[in-house]
Amino acid sequence: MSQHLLLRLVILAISPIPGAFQDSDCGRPEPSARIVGGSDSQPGTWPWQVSLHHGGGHICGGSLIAPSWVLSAAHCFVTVCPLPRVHLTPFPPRRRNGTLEPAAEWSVVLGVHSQDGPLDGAHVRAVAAILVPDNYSSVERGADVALLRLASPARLGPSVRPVCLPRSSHRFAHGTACWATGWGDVQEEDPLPLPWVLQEVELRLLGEAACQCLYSRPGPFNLTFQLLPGMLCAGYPEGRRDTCQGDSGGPLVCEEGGRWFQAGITSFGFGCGRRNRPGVFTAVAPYEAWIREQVSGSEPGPAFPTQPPEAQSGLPEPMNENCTIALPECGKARRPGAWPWEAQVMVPGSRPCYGALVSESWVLAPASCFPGHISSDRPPSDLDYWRVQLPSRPRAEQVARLVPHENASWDDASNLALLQLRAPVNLSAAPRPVCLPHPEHYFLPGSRCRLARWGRGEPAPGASSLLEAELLGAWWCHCLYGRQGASVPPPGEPPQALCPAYQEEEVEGSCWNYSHWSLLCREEGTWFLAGIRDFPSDCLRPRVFYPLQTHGPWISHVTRGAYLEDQLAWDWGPEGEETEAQTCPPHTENGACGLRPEPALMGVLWPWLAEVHVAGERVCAGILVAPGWVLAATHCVLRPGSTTVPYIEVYLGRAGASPLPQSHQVSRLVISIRLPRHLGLRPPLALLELSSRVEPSPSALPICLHPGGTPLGASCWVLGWKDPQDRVPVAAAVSILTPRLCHCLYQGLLPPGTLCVLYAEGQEDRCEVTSAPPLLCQTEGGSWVLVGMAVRGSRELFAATGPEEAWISQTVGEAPFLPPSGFPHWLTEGSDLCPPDMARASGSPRAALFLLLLTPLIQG
Ligand code: 4AZ
Repeated sequence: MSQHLLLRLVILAISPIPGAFQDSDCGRPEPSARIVGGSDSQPGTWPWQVSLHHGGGHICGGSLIAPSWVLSAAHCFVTVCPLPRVHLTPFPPRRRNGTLEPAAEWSVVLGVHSQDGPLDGAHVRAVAAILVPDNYSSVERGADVALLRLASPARLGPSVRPVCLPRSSHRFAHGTACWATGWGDVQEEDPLPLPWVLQEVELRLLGEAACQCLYSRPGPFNLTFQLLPGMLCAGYPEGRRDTCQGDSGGPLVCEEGGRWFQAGITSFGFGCGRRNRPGVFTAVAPYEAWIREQVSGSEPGPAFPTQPPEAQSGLPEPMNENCTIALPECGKARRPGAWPWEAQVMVPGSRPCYGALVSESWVLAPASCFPGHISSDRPPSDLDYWRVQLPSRPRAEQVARLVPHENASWDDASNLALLQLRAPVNLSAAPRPVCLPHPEHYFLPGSRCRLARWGRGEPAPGASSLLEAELLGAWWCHCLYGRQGASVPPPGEPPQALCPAYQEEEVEGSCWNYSHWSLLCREEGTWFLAGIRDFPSDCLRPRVFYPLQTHGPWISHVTRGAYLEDQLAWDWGPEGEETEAQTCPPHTENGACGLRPEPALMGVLWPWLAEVHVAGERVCAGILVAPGWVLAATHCVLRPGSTTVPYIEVYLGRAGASPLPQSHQVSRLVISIRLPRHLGLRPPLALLELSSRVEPSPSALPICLHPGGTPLGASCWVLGWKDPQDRVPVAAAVSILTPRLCHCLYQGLLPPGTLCVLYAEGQEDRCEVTSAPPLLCQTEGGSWVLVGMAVRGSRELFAATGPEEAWISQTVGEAPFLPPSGFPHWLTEGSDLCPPDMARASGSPRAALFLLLLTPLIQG
C-alpha cells in the first residue's frame, strides 16, 4: 500500500463505547458473508486490522488488541540509518535518525475496508503514546514491535474487534496456514490500486531451520541474513505470495479453536514475493510479558487466551525442517537455441514478430511489432485475429489485450509491448517463461550469453542464433557508447547498455542482415532476458543492447506474475567486486578510442594492435587508427625500392598464436597503401586501407591520436611481440626523451619528428624489432594514444605520428584525434645546448642520459 494515499475517510463518531471487554471477545470476526499474490478481503473479515496514518496517508498496518491499544512494528515509528544498498528491507517512511516519531503526528483508522470510502463503523483515533522496546535498533536486529495507546478507546462493533494474543508458551505449528492482511504494495514498488481494498493472503508458517536455510543462501549482492530469536517466517519457498511495503506493522493471524491468534507482526523481507525469500515477522508470543507490562493498569487490556488444547496436542512434527530450496521455474532450455519461451506473434497483414513468454499469460515483444497501436489507448480492432504460437503448443493462442510501454513511440530503450493471452498456458518444459532481471541485477563481465530472435526481421540464419557471446564490463561498454566524462553505473545500478563480445571470428564479407535480437544471458544454467535491440544496423552484429532490467517493475506491474528472478551468479573472480567509481575518458569527434577491455576478457588486451601479414613473408605490427585504416611503418610493409603493392592481410584481436584463443579475430585485406608526400626519402609512416570497416569491439577498436608531442603525465610503452612466430603481445615500459636530449644524443642526424626512448630497467629486449613496433602512451584520463612507429632496425627511435596529423586526418576522414589541449607541442630547441661528450655516448642512451644529467642545464 502506498504511503502517498490520501485518506478520503469521513471522520465518524468520536464517542467511545468502553463496554465490558472479555477474553472471549477477541479474535472472532462477526460471521459475514494484497499484499503480494493476495486478493480483496470481505468487509468485516479482519476487524482488528487498523491503518496507521501520518501526514494524511496510510503508512503502516496495525492490529487492535484492546479498546485502547494497537500493536504494530517499531520500524514504522523509528528511523533506521543507514539504509542497505538494495531495497531489501523496509523503507521506513519517515526519517528522523533513531528517534521516535511524536505520537501526536499519528492517527489510527479503525473499521476500514476500502480506504477509498468510509464504511459504517469506521472511525479515527488520535495516538496518545508510542511504546517501543528499549533494545530495538533496526529491523534486522529484531524486537520490531510497538504499542500505540489510543487517546480514547475504539468503538467496538462488527467491523472493529480485537484479535487474541498468544501467551509466551503458545506454539504455532510449522506449516500452519495463517493469514496476513494489509493495504501494502501488491508487488515491489507497485502500490495497491484504487479502491484500496484491504488485501488478504494465506501464508504458511515456516520452521526456523527451513527459513534460515533459505536466507543463508546468498541473495542479491551476496547478502545473507541471520534469523534471530523472536523472528518468525511465513510464506513459500517458491515466493509469489507475501507481504510488502506498507503492510508492516500489520498482523499475521492463525485460527485455533474458532478464534484468531496473532502469531506475527509484518516486519521485513528481501524484496516481496521473491523465490526463497519468505516474509519475516516479529513473533508475538515472546512479547507477552513486554506487552502486559506496557498495558498494565489499562482496563480492559488485551486478551491472552490459553491455547486450545487440540491445537497444542495436534502440533505435528516440524515440517519443512529440511532445507527445501525452490529452483527457478523460468529460464530453463534443453539446449541453446531451443528456447521454450520463443513466441511468434502473428498479426493479420504483417510478417510474424518474435517475442518471449514471461508468464503463464503474458508475452513480451517489441512495440514496433504493432506500429499502428504503439501510442493508442484503444484496443486493436482486429485483436480477435491476432495469434501467438508458442513452442510445443498444438494451436496458436488467442490474444486478449495489448499493452504498449508508454514511452515506446519515442524511446528505443522502451520499445516494448505486453500481450495478454486469452487463456493462461500450462507451463512445462515448453512452453516455459524466460527469467527477467530485477533492476539491481548485475550481469557479471564474462557472463555467457546468446542471441535470440526478437521482433520482425528476416528469418535468422540457423547458425547466427547460436552465436555465443561473452558480456563485457560496464566500463568498457558504457565508455564506448555512452557520454564522455560520464560516470559508469556501478554494480547494483541499472546499466545503460549491455555489450556482448562474440566468440567467433568476424568473417570478411559476411553480412549480418538480421539485426533484431534479444540478448539472453545464463546464470547457473538459467537464462535471463538481459537486453533487447530492434533496429537495423546494416551488416553489423549487434554490439550493444538496451538492458531490460529497468523495465522489470513495469512488466510486473502489468502482468502481476512475470518471472522476475534474483541474480544467481556471484563469482566476481579473483579481482573481487569492482566498486570504485569510474568515469569515461574523453571522446573524440569521431567517438571513443583507445579503450582497453578488462584484462579478464579472453586475453585480447590490445584491441588496436594488428598483425599485418605482408606477401606471406613477414609480419609487421600495425595500429588501427580508424574503423577502416591501419597505420604501419613503411619500411616494414614496402620492400625498399619496390613500387608494387604487396598482398597484405590484417588480423585484429589476436592474442598470440598459442596458447591463447584465436576465436575473437577480425581479418581484412588491404586494398591500398597511402604515403604522405615527402621530399627526398621515403616517408616512414604508411596508412593501409582495409577492404571493409571493422566494428568497434574488444578485438578491434581504434587507438586515439593526438596532435602534439607526448602527452603530459602519460606512461608510455613499446608494444610488440618478442617472438615473431608466436606473436604474444608484450609491452615494454619506456620514457620518451625530450627533443633536446634526443637531438643531442644523435648529433642532429635524425629527421625531424623522430622520438627517442629510454627503456625501463630490464625492458630493452622485450620486443623484437623487425616488425617495427609502435610506441603508445596511456594518458592520465585513461585513453591510449599512438605516438610513433619504430624506425627501421632501431629499438630506440620512432617516427612520430603527431607531425602527420594533417595527412592522417585527410586520408582517414574519421581519425580519432584527441583535442590538443593538455599536450605540449614539438619543441625546436637549438643544437648548441648539447654537452660535448654526448656524441661518444650515443651508442648507449642510458650513458648519454647520465652524461646529460651531469651537465648544467644552461650552458654558455
Ligand atoms: C516493508 O517495506 C516490507 N516481503 C514489509 C514486508 C516485506 C518486505 C518489505 C516482506 O514494509
